[in-house]
Amino acid sequence: MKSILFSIAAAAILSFSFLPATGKGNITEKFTVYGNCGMCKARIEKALQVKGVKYAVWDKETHIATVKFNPEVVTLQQLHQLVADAGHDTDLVRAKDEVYQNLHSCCQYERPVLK
Ligand SMILES: [Cu+2]
Repeated sequence: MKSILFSIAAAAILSFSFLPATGKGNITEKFTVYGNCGMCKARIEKALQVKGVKYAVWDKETHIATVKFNPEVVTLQQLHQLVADAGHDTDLVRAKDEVYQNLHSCCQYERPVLK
């Protein structure tokens, strides 16, 4: 009997440890952000430093932004918008042409074709 109780307890502990480690309601999303260089990286990551975002990293090789955030504080759509407002197209939101044109010349990435 004792051993059965023990295995139930062990199973309970194990299943807890298999819960996704999201912290306090944080989720991690990845999406494409168009950009070129280290300046773009700094700009994109700075744009994503808002309330509700735990961390934001943009990879200049893959153009993938990885953002850990609390969806109850900020939505994924808002994150896309923040990046677009900074001049960088995402796979969801296109930056305004005038903002794009004001980017440093080395940052004027090749824009994705309009759908
Ligand atoms: Cu750049």
